[in-house]
Amino acid sequence: MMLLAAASAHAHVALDQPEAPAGTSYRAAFKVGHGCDGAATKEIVVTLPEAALRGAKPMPKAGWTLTTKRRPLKTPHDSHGKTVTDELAEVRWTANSETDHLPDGWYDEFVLRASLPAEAGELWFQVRQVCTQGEWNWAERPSVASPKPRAPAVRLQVVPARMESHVH
Ligand SMILES: [Cu+2]
Repeated sequence: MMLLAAASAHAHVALDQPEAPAGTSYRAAFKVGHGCDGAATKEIVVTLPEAALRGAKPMPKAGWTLTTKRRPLKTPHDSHGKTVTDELAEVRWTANSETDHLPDGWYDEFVLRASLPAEAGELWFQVRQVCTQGEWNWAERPSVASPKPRAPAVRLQVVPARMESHVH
């Protein structure tokens, strides 16, 4: 009973807005509500879903060094008359020094923005949280066998765009 209460109060890494309409510009704010068994967080690495988002850009963060990795697109697309052949694959925020670490008892957000796909569906982000001791790899997708994984990946539900002209 006590264990269950503790588990449900436990805030994993999650999105501030876990649901957003298809085809819109989306601000993904990853909420980090705790460290690793009491240890402070010193790095957050977000892996973006493949070929799902467009024009993704990370937001820099004071006290943290931002680095990114890109990957080639299997199907290039057009944006503002230019052919886009690669996309943002990974964003890494690394604390510059010990005083910039995020203590276990504090809360912070790590942000990126992107355009969502035109189709509704689920998107999954993997988040690696590196602490001064230990780490979390938020990467597991719920399944029938494991509906509540210990370290779930971060889910974004893209819902159908509202079509005003079709509202009766
Ligand atoms: Cu948690």
